[in-house]
Amino acid sequence: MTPPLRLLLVGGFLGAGKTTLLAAATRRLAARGFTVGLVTNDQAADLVDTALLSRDGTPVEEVTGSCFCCNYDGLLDAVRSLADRGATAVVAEPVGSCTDLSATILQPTKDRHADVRLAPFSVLVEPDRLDEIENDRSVLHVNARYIADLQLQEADRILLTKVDALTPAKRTALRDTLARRYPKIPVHEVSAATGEGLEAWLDDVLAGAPGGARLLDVNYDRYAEGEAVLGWFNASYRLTSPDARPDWAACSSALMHDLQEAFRSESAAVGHLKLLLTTAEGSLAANLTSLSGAVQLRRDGALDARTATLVVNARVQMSPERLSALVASGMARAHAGHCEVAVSTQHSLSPGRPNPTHRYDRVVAVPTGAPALLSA
Ligand SMILES: Nc1nc2c(ncn2[C@@H]2O[C@H](COP(=O)(O)OP(=O)(O)O)[C@@H](O)[C@H]2O)c(=O)[nH]1
Ligand SMILES: [Mg+2]
Repeated sequence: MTPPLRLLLVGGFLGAGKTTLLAAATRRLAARGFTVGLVTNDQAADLVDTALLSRDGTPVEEVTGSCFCCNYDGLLDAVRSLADRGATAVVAEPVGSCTDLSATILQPTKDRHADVRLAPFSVLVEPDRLDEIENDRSVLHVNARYIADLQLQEADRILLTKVDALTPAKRTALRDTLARRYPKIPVHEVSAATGEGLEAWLDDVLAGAPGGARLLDVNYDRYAEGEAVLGWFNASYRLTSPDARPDWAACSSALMHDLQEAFRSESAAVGHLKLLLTTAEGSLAANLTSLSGAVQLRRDGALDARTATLVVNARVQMSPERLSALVASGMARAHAGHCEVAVSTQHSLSPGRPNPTHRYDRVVAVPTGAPALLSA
């Protein structure tokens, strides 16, 4: 008998570490004998995440234009397409501002797709974000914080991420915070950077009961406002330099720091700011996940080429028009005198009110005694 397809949903707020965890989980699931497919999700096309995850040849499907909950069929089509291409485990990353996934994705999947074995729903929480919210230092809008809280309330497992960057004292304090706020939900402490906790997490979710043990009472007005306060900007550019060996890393770093400064001067909370610069032989990824955090840059391979493509994704607490204007002026300053910039695609928006395809008001029980499902 063909074992059912494994489906693992990895949620959590913008910048929590979902995509990095997907990449790490892909390698570890492959080592356990699974053929892995990935699904990314965004309100608009041109995702840095998709480009990053596709780099090592893993099949990635992108569901764009709305969150999974408002395009359930898009998610299922993506999962089916990956299964048709041989995937035995699919890991899917919903948009970081999305919640109520238990009612809108997990219950319908259990109810309608007996051939899919749903893992417990893992929701990631970023240490600094949790710390800021807990200690009232977050500049996130109150309803964006409401979303971040609901995401954790509906989790089957909470993953405290990036623990490699924590002192032991901070780690203990955050563990206590999670135990107090979400007392019934098991917590894993993980680092996708060092691998800490990842095998234990996979052991747990591959053996665990299907996801969606609890349902939320969600105020959709608050949810809609929490999403709408975030401006969304995705763009791709073609860069051409007159120099044989342009310093692409310096330009990208300048752009990231310029934008961080601009967001700081407006006290605008940063969900995330990401860029991916790609040349024929290498790439440079840059990330910023909070106003006060450090810009992370990661270079792979050689960047010595006169042309490059650049993808920029930003989710920042300001109007999409203001965000577009700030990125445009940042791009001009960072590249002036270095290269010509041609815009290939550009989308900016603030997410519309969520209107889920399905919304269950009951927890769907999956019959026990189903066929032996535990092997790949
Ligand atoms: N120190 C550290 N940084 C991490 C880890 N996982 C992710 N990050 C960083 O967090 C930022 C956001 O990660 P990403 O996976 O894109 O988050 P997403 O928005 O939730 O998908 C990036 O700069 C990552 O390099 C980790 O385990 N340790
Ligand atoms: Mg991501």
